[in-house]
Amino acid sequence: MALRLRDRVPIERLFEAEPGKEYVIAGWVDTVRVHGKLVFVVVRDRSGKIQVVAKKNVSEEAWKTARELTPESVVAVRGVLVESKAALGGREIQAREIVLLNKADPLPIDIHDHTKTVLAKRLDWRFLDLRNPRNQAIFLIEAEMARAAREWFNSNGFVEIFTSKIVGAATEGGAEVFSIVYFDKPAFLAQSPQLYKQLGVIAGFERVYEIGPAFRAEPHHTTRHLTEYTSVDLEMGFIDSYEDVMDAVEGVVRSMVEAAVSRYRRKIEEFFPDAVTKLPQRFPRITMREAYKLLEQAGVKVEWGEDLSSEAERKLGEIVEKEYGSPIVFVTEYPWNARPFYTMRKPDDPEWTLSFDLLFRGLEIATGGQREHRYEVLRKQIEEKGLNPRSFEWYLNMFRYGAPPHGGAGIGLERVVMQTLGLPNIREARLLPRDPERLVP
Ligand code: AMO
Repeated sequence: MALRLRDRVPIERLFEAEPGKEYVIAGWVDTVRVHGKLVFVVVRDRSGKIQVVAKKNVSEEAWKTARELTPESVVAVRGVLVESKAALGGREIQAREIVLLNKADPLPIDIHDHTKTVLAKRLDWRFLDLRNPRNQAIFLIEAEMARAAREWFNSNGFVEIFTSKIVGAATEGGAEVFSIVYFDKPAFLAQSPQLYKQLGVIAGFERVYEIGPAFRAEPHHTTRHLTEYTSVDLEMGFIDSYEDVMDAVEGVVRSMVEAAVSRYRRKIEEFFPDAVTKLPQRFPRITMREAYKLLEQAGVKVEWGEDLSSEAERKLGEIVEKEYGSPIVFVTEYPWNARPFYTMRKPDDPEWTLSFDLLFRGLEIATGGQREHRYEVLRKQIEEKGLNPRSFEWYLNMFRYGAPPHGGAGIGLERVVMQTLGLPNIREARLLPRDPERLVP
Protein backbone atom coordinates (compact mmCIF):
# COMPACT_ATOMS: atom_id res chain seq x y z
CA MET A 1 0.00 0.00 0.00
CA ALA A 2 1.47 3.31 -1.06
CA LEU A 3 1.77 6.02 1.52
CA ARG A 4 -0.77 8.83 1.11
CA LEU A 5 -0.47 12.15 2.95
CA ARG A 6 -4.25 12.35 3.27
CA ASP A 7 -4.06 9.39 5.69
CA ARG A 8 -1.73 11.31 7.95
CA VAL A 9 -2.63 11.55 11.65
CA PRO A 10 -1.44 14.34 13.96
CA ILE A 11 1.42 13.04 16.09
CA GLU A 12 -0.19 13.92 19.42
CA ARG A 13 -3.05 11.53 18.62
CA LEU A 14 -0.67 8.58 18.48
CA PHE A 15 -0.31 8.78 22.24
CA GLU A 16 -4.00 7.86 22.58
CA ALA A 17 -4.28 5.68 19.47
CA GLU A 18 -4.42 1.90 19.44
CA PRO A 19 -0.96 0.32 19.35
CA GLY A 20 -0.11 -2.53 16.99
CA LYS A 21 -1.69 -0.78 14.03
CA GLU A 22 -0.19 1.04 11.10
CA TYR A 23 -0.29 4.84 10.90
CA VAL A 24 0.99 7.53 8.57
CA ILE A 25 2.66 10.61 9.99
CA ALA A 26 4.46 13.49 8.34
CA GLY A 27 6.50 16.39 9.60
CA TRP A 28 9.99 17.69 10.17
CA VAL A 29 13.03 15.70 11.30
CA ASP A 30 13.80 16.93 14.80
CA THR A 31 16.87 14.73 15.37
CA VAL A 32 18.51 11.69 13.77
CA ARG A 33 20.73 9.12 15.52
CA VAL A 34 22.34 6.29 13.56
CA HIS A 35 23.20 3.10 15.52
CA GLY A 36 24.35 0.55 12.94
CA LYS A 37 21.30 -1.40 11.88
CA LEU A 38 18.98 0.95 13.74
CA VAL A 39 18.25 4.57 13.00
CA PHE A 40 16.23 6.71 15.44
CA VAL A 41 14.47 9.69 13.93
CA VAL A 42 12.37 12.05 16.00
CA VAL A 43 9.63 13.49 13.79
CA ARG A 44 7.81 16.67 14.74
CA ASP A 45 4.59 18.16 13.46
CA ARG A 46 2.66 21.09 14.89
CA SER A 47 0.97 18.84 17.43
CA GLY A 48 4.03 17.11 18.92
CA LYS A 49 6.98 14.75 18.46
CA ILE A 50 7.44 11.00 18.25
CA GLN A 51 10.37 8.69 17.75
CA VAL A 52 10.50 6.66 14.55
CA VAL A 53 12.74 3.58 14.45
CA ALA A 54 14.02 2.35 11.11
CA LYS A 55 15.41 -1.21 11.30
CA LYS A 56 17.46 -2.68 8.50
CA ASN A 57 15.82 -6.08 8.88
CA VAL A 58 12.27 -4.63 8.70
CA SER A 59 12.68 -2.40 5.66
CA GLU A 60 16.10 -1.92 4.20
CA GLU A 61 14.85 0.89 2.02
CA ALA A 62 13.35 2.84 4.95
CA TRP A 63 16.58 2.27 6.92
CA LYS A 64 18.66 3.62 4.04
CA THR A 65 16.47 6.70 3.69
CA ALA A 66 16.59 7.29 7.46
CA ARG A 67 20.40 7.15 7.54
CA GLU A 68 20.58 10.02 5.07
CA LEU A 69 18.09 12.30 6.83
CA THR A 70 19.21 15.72 7.98
CA PRO A 71 17.59 17.84 10.71
CA GLU A 72 14.52 19.77 9.50
CA SER A 73 14.06 17.70 6.36
CA VAL A 74 10.41 16.97 5.67
CA VAL A 75 9.41 13.31 5.77
CA ALA A 76 6.37 11.11 5.66
CA VAL A 77 6.45 7.82 7.52
CA ARG A 78 4.22 4.75 7.40
CA GLY A 79 4.77 2.39 10.28
CA VAL A 80 3.42 0.44 13.22
CA LEU A 81 2.78 2.13 16.54
CA VAL A 82 4.38 0.24 19.44
CA GLU A 83 4.82 0.76 23.18
CA SER A 84 8.43 1.52 24.09
CA LYS A 85 9.66 2.42 27.56
CA ALA A 86 12.81 4.03 26.21
CA ALA A 87 11.01 6.35 23.79
CA LEU A 88 9.79 9.83 24.50
CA GLY A 89 6.15 9.59 25.60
CA GLY A 90 6.43 5.78 25.88
CA ARG A 91 5.62 5.06 22.23
CA GLU A 92 7.36 4.86 18.89
CA ILE A 93 6.68 4.13 15.25
CA GLN A 94 8.47 1.20 13.61
CA ALA A 95 8.97 2.35 10.06
CA ARG A 96 7.80 0.31 7.09
CA GLU A 97 8.22 3.17 4.65
CA ILE A 98 9.90 6.58 4.82
CA VAL A 99 9.49 9.17 2.08
CA LEU A 100 11.83 12.12 2.00
CA LEU A 101 9.70 15.03 0.77
CA ASN A 102 12.28 17.78 1.05
CA LYS A 103 15.87 17.55 2.20
CA ALA A 104 17.21 20.31 4.48
CA ASP A 105 20.68 21.80 4.12
CA PRO A 106 22.80 22.36 7.25
CA LEU A 107 20.90 24.82 9.45
CA PRO A 108 22.06 28.43 9.78
CA ILE A 109 20.59 28.85 13.29
CA ASP A 110 19.95 26.74 16.36
CA ILE A 111 16.25 26.05 16.31
CA HIS A 112 16.13 24.16 19.60
CA ASP A 113 17.50 26.90 21.82
CA HIS A 114 16.47 30.42 20.83
CA THR A 115 18.95 31.99 23.25
CA LYS A 116 21.88 30.75 21.15
CA THR A 117 21.14 33.12 18.25
CA VAL A 118 20.84 36.90 18.41
CA LEU A 119 17.35 38.19 17.64
CA ALA A 120 18.35 39.94 14.40
CA LYS A 121 19.66 36.70 12.94
CA ARG A 122 16.65 34.77 14.21
CA LEU A 123 14.45 37.25 12.35
CA ASP A 124 16.54 36.89 9.17
CA TRP A 125 15.68 33.18 9.37
CA ARG A 126 12.20 33.66 10.76
CA PHE A 127 10.66 30.61 9.06
CA LEU A 128 13.23 28.42 10.80
CA ASP A 129 13.11 30.35 14.06
CA LEU A 130 9.39 29.60 14.25
CA ARG A 131 10.01 25.86 14.11
CA ASN A 132 11.02 26.28 17.75
CA PRO A 133 7.91 25.39 19.77
CA ARG A 134 8.47 28.29 22.16
CA ASN A 135 8.55 30.82 19.37
CA GLN A 136 5.61 29.21 17.66
CA ALA A 137 3.64 29.36 20.92
CA ILE A 138 3.87 33.17 20.90
CA PHE A 139 1.82 33.27 17.71
CA LEU A 140 -0.68 30.67 18.82
CA ILE A 141 -1.25 32.86 21.86
CA GLU A 142 -1.45 36.01 19.74
CA ALA A 143 -4.05 34.38 17.47
CA GLU A 144 -6.04 33.28 20.50
CA MET A 145 -5.94 36.79 21.93
CA ALA A 146 -7.20 38.28 18.66
CA ARG A 147 -9.94 35.66 18.51
CA ALA A 148 -10.97 36.42 22.10
CA ALA A 149 -11.03 40.17 21.40
CA ARG A 150 -13.29 39.61 18.38
CA GLU A 151 -15.55 37.41 20.41
CA TRP A 152 -15.76 40.00 23.17
CA PHE A 153 -16.62 42.75 20.69
CA ASN A 154 -19.17 40.64 18.83
CA SER A 155 -20.96 39.70 22.01
CA ASN A 156 -21.01 43.29 23.25
CA GLY A 157 -22.73 44.84 20.27
CA PHE A 158 -19.69 46.05 18.30
CA VAL A 159 -19.66 45.83 14.49
CA GLU A 160 -16.39 44.90 12.81
CA ILE A 161 -15.24 47.43 10.22
CA PHE A 162 -12.35 47.45 7.73
CA THR A 163 -11.02 50.92 7.13
CA SER A 164 -8.62 52.30 4.56
CA LYS A 165 -4.94 52.31 5.39
CA ILE A 166 -4.12 54.79 2.62
CA VAL A 167 -5.06 58.20 3.94
CA GLY A 168 -4.86 61.87 3.04
CA ALA A 169 -3.75 63.28 6.42
CA ALA A 170 -1.95 62.21 9.57
CA THR A 171 -4.16 61.64 12.63
CA GLU A 172 -1.94 61.14 15.62
CA GLY A 173 0.39 64.10 15.21
CA GLY A 174 2.54 64.93 12.26
CA ALA A 175 6.02 63.48 12.59
CA GLU A 176 5.54 59.75 12.90
CA VAL A 177 3.78 59.21 9.61
CA PHE A 178 4.95 57.42 6.47
CA SER A 179 4.50 59.34 3.25
CA ILE A 180 3.65 57.45 0.14
CA VAL A 181 3.23 58.51 -3.45
CA TYR A 182 -0.36 58.02 -4.50
CA PHE A 183 -0.38 58.52 -8.26
CA ASP A 184 0.38 62.25 -8.51
CA LYS A 185 -0.61 63.18 -4.95
CA PRO A 186 1.05 62.88 -1.58
CA ALA A 187 -0.64 60.41 0.78
CA PHE A 188 0.15 58.61 4.03
CA LEU A 189 -0.11 55.20 5.66
CA ALA A 190 -2.69 55.28 8.45
CA GLN A 191 -1.21 55.65 11.94
CA SER A 192 -4.53 54.59 13.41
CA PRO A 193 -8.10 54.06 12.18
CA GLN A 194 -9.01 56.87 14.58
CA LEU A 195 -11.05 59.14 12.31
CA TYR A 196 -12.73 56.27 10.49
CA LYS A 197 -13.82 54.47 13.61
CA GLN A 198 -15.41 57.76 14.74
CA LEU A 199 -17.05 57.85 11.30
CA GLY A 200 -18.43 54.37 11.98
CA VAL A 201 -20.10 55.53 15.19
CA ILE A 202 -21.45 58.75 13.69
CA ALA A 203 -22.67 56.91 10.58
CA GLY A 204 -25.04 55.07 12.88
CA PHE A 205 -23.28 51.79 13.71
CA GLU A 206 -22.96 53.16 17.27
CA ARG A 207 -20.28 50.64 18.27
CA VAL A 208 -17.46 49.55 15.96
CA TYR A 209 -14.14 47.75 16.16
CA GLU A 210 -11.25 46.90 13.91
CA ILE A 211 -8.22 44.67 14.27
CA GLY A 212 -5.77 45.79 11.65
CA PRO A 213 -2.38 47.24 10.78
CA ALA A 214 -1.19 50.64 11.98
CA PHE A 215 1.94 52.33 10.67
CA ARG A 216 4.29 54.57 12.62
CA ALA A 217 7.43 56.15 11.21
CA GLU A 218 9.06 55.57 14.56
CA PRO A 219 12.77 56.21 14.01
CA HIS A 220 13.91 55.01 17.42
CA HIS A 221 15.32 51.59 18.11
CA THR A 222 13.54 50.44 21.21
CA THR A 223 12.31 47.11 22.48
CA ARG A 224 8.70 48.36 22.46
CA HIS A 225 8.23 50.13 19.11
CA LEU A 226 7.51 48.70 15.69
CA THR A 227 6.91 50.70 12.54
CA GLU A 228 3.98 48.43 11.73
CA TYR A 229 1.83 46.87 14.43
CA THR A 230 -1.61 45.41 14.91
CA SER A 231 -4.04 47.79 16.48
CA VAL A 232 -7.13 46.54 18.26
CA ASP A 233 -9.44 49.53 17.98
CA LEU A 234 -12.86 50.21 19.39
CA GLU A 235 -15.20 53.17 19.32
CA MET A 236 -18.56 53.53 21.04
CA GLY A 237 -21.34 56.09 20.87
CA PHE A 238 -23.76 57.39 23.50
CA ILE A 239 -21.33 57.18 26.38
CA ASP A 240 -21.77 59.07 29.64
CA SER A 241 -18.06 59.41 30.14
CA TYR A 242 -14.69 57.90 29.29
CA GLU A 243 -15.24 55.57 32.25
CA ASP A 244 -17.53 53.60 29.92
CA VAL A 245 -14.65 53.23 27.47
CA MET A 246 -12.31 52.07 30.23
CA ASP A 247 -14.88 49.44 31.21
CA ALA A 248 -14.84 48.19 27.62
CA VAL A 249 -11.04 48.15 27.40
CA GLU A 250 -10.91 46.30 30.69
CA GLY A 251 -13.35 43.74 29.32
CA VAL A 252 -11.42 43.17 26.09
CA VAL A 253 -7.97 43.00 27.66
CA ARG A 254 -9.14 40.66 30.39
CA SER A 255 -10.79 38.35 27.89
CA MET A 256 -7.64 38.33 25.72
CA VAL A 257 -5.38 37.33 28.60
CA GLU A 258 -7.83 34.86 30.12
CA ALA A 259 -8.48 33.13 26.79
CA ALA A 260 -4.76 32.72 26.11
CA VAL A 261 -4.11 31.35 29.58
CA SER A 262 -7.03 28.99 29.51
CA ARG A 263 -6.21 27.56 26.08
CA TYR A 264 -2.41 27.50 26.34
CA ARG A 265 -1.69 27.18 30.06
CA ARG A 266 0.72 24.27 29.58
CA LYS A 267 2.77 26.04 26.93
CA ILE A 268 2.82 29.24 28.96
CA GLU A 269 4.08 27.41 32.04
CA GLU A 270 6.70 25.55 30.02
CA PHE A 271 8.06 28.41 27.93
CA PHE A 272 7.22 31.67 29.70
CA PRO A 273 7.85 31.37 33.43
CA ASP A 274 7.61 35.15 33.71
CA ALA A 275 4.06 35.36 32.33
CA VAL A 276 1.19 37.11 34.06
CA THR A 277 -1.67 34.61 34.15
CA LYS A 278 -4.19 36.51 36.25
CA LEU A 279 -5.52 40.07 36.12
CA PRO A 280 -7.27 41.75 39.04
CA GLN A 281 -11.05 41.77 39.31
CA ARG A 282 -10.99 45.50 38.59
CA PHE A 283 -8.06 47.43 37.10
CA PRO A 284 -7.09 50.31 39.40
CA ARG A 285 -7.65 53.81 37.98
CA ILE A 286 -5.52 56.77 39.03
CA THR A 287 -5.36 60.27 37.62
CA MET A 288 -2.23 61.63 36.01
CA ARG A 289 -1.95 64.11 38.85
CA GLU A 290 -1.93 61.26 41.36
CA ALA A 291 0.66 59.52 39.20
CA TYR A 292 2.95 62.60 39.34
CA LYS A 293 2.69 62.57 43.13
CA LEU A 294 3.38 58.84 43.46
CA LEU A 295 6.38 59.21 41.17
CA GLU A 296 7.67 62.22 42.99
CA GLN A 297 7.46 60.37 46.32
CA ALA A 298 9.53 57.62 44.70
CA GLY A 299 12.13 60.16 43.59
CA VAL A 300 11.13 60.41 39.91
CA LYS A 301 10.32 63.97 38.92
CA VAL A 302 7.95 64.46 36.00
CA GLU A 303 7.13 68.03 35.01
CA TRP A 304 3.53 68.84 35.86
CA GLY A 305 1.55 68.69 32.61
CA GLU A 306 4.06 66.49 30.76
CA ASP A 307 3.58 62.99 29.38
CA LEU A 308 5.23 60.09 31.20
CA SER A 309 8.59 58.96 29.85
CA SER A 310 9.09 55.23 29.40
CA GLU A 311 11.25 55.33 32.53
CA ALA A 312 8.44 56.97 34.51
CA GLU A 313 5.93 54.43 33.16
CA ARG A 314 8.15 51.60 34.31
CA LYS A 315 8.55 53.12 37.74
CA LEU A 316 4.84 53.77 38.04
CA GLY A 317 4.23 50.12 37.18
CA GLU A 318 6.39 49.09 40.11
CA ILE A 319 4.69 51.51 42.50
CA VAL A 320 1.22 50.34 41.49
CA GLU A 321 2.25 46.70 41.83
CA LYS A 322 3.38 47.47 45.37
CA GLU A 323 0.53 49.77 46.42
CA TYR A 324 -2.40 48.10 44.67
CA GLY A 325 -1.07 44.58 44.06
CA SER A 326 -1.94 44.98 40.39
CA PRO A 327 0.26 44.55 37.30
CA ILE A 328 -2.11 46.74 35.33
CA VAL A 329 -3.40 50.29 35.86
CA PHE A 330 -5.36 52.98 34.07
CA VAL A 331 -3.82 56.43 34.26
CA THR A 332 -6.51 59.02 33.49
CA GLU A 333 -6.82 62.70 32.64
CA TYR A 334 -3.71 63.17 30.53
CA PRO A 335 -2.55 66.71 29.94
CA TRP A 336 -3.96 68.40 26.84
CA ASN A 337 -0.50 69.10 25.47
CA ALA A 338 0.22 65.36 25.31
CA ARG A 339 -2.99 64.41 23.49
CA PRO A 340 -4.21 64.69 19.88
CA PHE A 341 -6.72 67.27 18.66
CA TYR A 342 -9.75 64.97 18.79
CA THR A 343 -9.53 64.46 22.57
CA MET A 344 -12.21 66.01 24.79
CA ARG A 345 -10.87 68.35 27.45
CA LYS A 346 -12.10 68.52 31.01
CA PRO A 347 -14.94 71.06 30.97
CA ASP A 348 -13.88 72.81 34.16
CA ASP A 349 -10.15 72.33 33.72
CA PRO A 350 -9.14 72.42 30.02
CA GLU A 351 -5.45 71.78 30.58
CA TRP A 352 -6.45 68.17 31.27
CA THR A 353 -8.37 65.73 29.11
CA LEU A 354 -10.99 63.03 29.45
CA SER A 355 -8.55 60.39 28.33
CA PHE A 356 -6.46 57.53 29.65
CA ASP A 357 -3.59 55.15 29.04
CA LEU A 358 -3.53 51.58 30.23
CA LEU A 359 -0.15 50.50 31.60
CA PHE A 360 0.62 46.79 31.91
CA ARG A 361 3.77 45.87 33.80
CA GLY A 362 5.01 49.41 33.34
CA LEU A 363 4.36 49.71 29.60
CA GLU A 364 1.53 51.49 27.81
CA ILE A 365 -0.59 48.89 26.03
CA ALA A 366 -3.64 51.03 25.24
CA THR A 367 -4.75 54.63 24.85
CA GLY A 368 -8.24 56.02 24.73
CA GLY A 369 -10.72 58.60 25.84
CA GLN A 370 -13.79 60.60 25.09
CA ARG A 371 -13.73 62.51 21.78
CA GLU A 372 -14.69 66.11 21.22
CA HIS A 373 -18.00 66.00 19.31
CA ARG A 374 -18.89 69.72 19.26
CA TYR A 375 -18.07 71.20 15.85
CA GLU A 376 -16.83 74.63 16.94
CA VAL A 377 -14.70 73.30 19.78
CA LEU A 378 -13.20 70.63 17.58
CA ARG A 379 -12.34 73.13 14.88
CA LYS A 380 -10.52 75.30 17.42
CA GLN A 381 -8.65 72.31 18.78
CA ILE A 382 -7.41 71.40 15.29
CA GLU A 383 -6.08 74.95 14.90
CA GLU A 384 -4.60 74.95 18.38
CA LYS A 385 -2.58 71.85 17.47
CA GLY A 386 -1.15 73.69 14.47
CA LEU A 387 -3.11 71.65 11.93
CA ASN A 388 -5.01 72.96 8.97
CA PRO A 389 -8.81 72.54 9.37
CA ARG A 390 -9.09 72.37 5.59
CA SER A 391 -7.28 68.99 5.56
CA PHE A 392 -9.93 67.75 7.96
CA GLU A 393 -12.98 69.12 6.23
CA TRP A 394 -14.59 65.74 5.62
CA TYR A 395 -13.96 64.87 9.27
CA LEU A 396 -15.27 68.17 10.64
CA ASN A 397 -18.43 67.81 8.57
CA MET A 398 -19.34 64.73 10.59
CA PHE A 399 -19.88 66.97 13.60
CA ARG A 400 -22.38 69.22 11.82
CA TYR A 401 -24.99 66.57 11.10
CA GLY A 402 -25.64 64.68 14.31
CA ALA A 403 -22.66 63.25 16.20
CA PRO A 404 -23.46 61.51 19.49
CA PRO A 405 -21.06 61.77 22.44
CA HIS A 406 -18.56 58.99 21.91
CA GLY A 407 -15.20 57.61 22.83
CA GLY A 408 -12.90 54.72 22.14
CA ALA A 409 -9.46 53.26 22.46
CA GLY A 410 -6.60 51.59 20.63
CA ILE A 411 -4.85 48.55 22.06
CA GLY A 412 -1.46 47.37 20.73
CA LEU A 413 -1.78 43.63 20.15
CA GLU A 414 1.95 42.88 20.18
CA ARG A 415 2.39 44.84 23.39
CA VAL A 416 -0.35 42.85 25.10
CA VAL A 417 1.34 39.60 24.04
CA MET A 418 4.77 40.88 25.04
CA GLN A 419 3.69 42.01 28.50
CA THR A 420 1.52 38.98 29.20
CA LEU A 421 4.34 36.56 28.40
CA GLY A 422 7.14 38.74 29.76
CA LEU A 423 9.02 38.88 26.43
CA PRO A 424 12.10 41.10 26.39
CA ASN A 425 11.46 42.56 22.92
CA ILE A 426 8.28 43.41 21.00
CA ARG A 427 9.84 42.03 17.82
CA GLU A 428 9.40 38.56 19.25
CA ALA A 429 5.64 39.14 19.24
CA ARG A 430 5.48 40.22 15.61
CA LEU A 431 5.65 37.58 12.90
CA LEU A 432 7.66 39.76 10.51
CA PRO A 433 8.71 42.88 12.38
CA ARG A 434 9.41 46.15 10.65
CA ASP A 435 11.78 48.65 12.19
CA PRO A 436 13.90 51.42 10.66
CA GLU A 437 16.38 48.85 9.31
CA ARG A 438 14.25 45.83 8.67
CA LEU A 439 12.15 45.36 5.53
CA VAL A 440 13.06 41.73 4.84
CA PRO A 441 11.73 39.09 5.16
P1 AMO B 1 -1.66 55.55 20.45
O1 AMO B 1 -0.86 56.32 19.48
O2 AMO B 1 -1.33 55.73 21.88
O3 AMO B 1 -3.20 55.91 20.31
O4 AMO B 1 -1.60 54.02 20.10
C1 AMO B 1 -2.43 53.08 20.74
C2 AMO B 1 -1.65 51.85 21.16
O5 AMO B 1 -0.98 51.28 20.06
C3 AMO B 1 0.24 50.72 20.48
N1 AMO B 1 1.35 51.36 19.74
C4 AMO B 1 2.43 50.71 19.27
N2 AMO B 1 2.81 49.43 19.34
C5 AMO B 1 3.98 49.09 18.76
N3 AMO B 1 4.80 49.95 18.12
C6 AMO B 1 4.46 51.26 18.03
N4 AMO B 1 5.28 52.11 17.36
C7 AMO B 1 3.24 51.69 18.62
N5 AMO B 1 2.61 52.88 18.71
C8 AMO B 1 1.47 52.66 19.38
C9 AMO B 1 0.37 50.96 21.95
C10 AMO B 1 -0.55 52.14 22.16
O6 AMO B 1 -1.04 52.18 23.48
N6 AMO B 1 -5.94 56.69 18.06
C11 AMO B 1 -5.35 56.43 19.36
C12 AMO B 1 -6.14 55.43 20.15
C13 AMO B 1 -7.49 55.93 20.59
O7 AMO B 1 -7.54 56.96 21.27
O8 AMO B 1 -8.48 55.28 20.26
C14 AMO B 1 -3.94 55.93 19.17
O9 AMO B 1 -3.56 55.44 18.12
O10 AMO B 1 -0.12 49.81 22.62
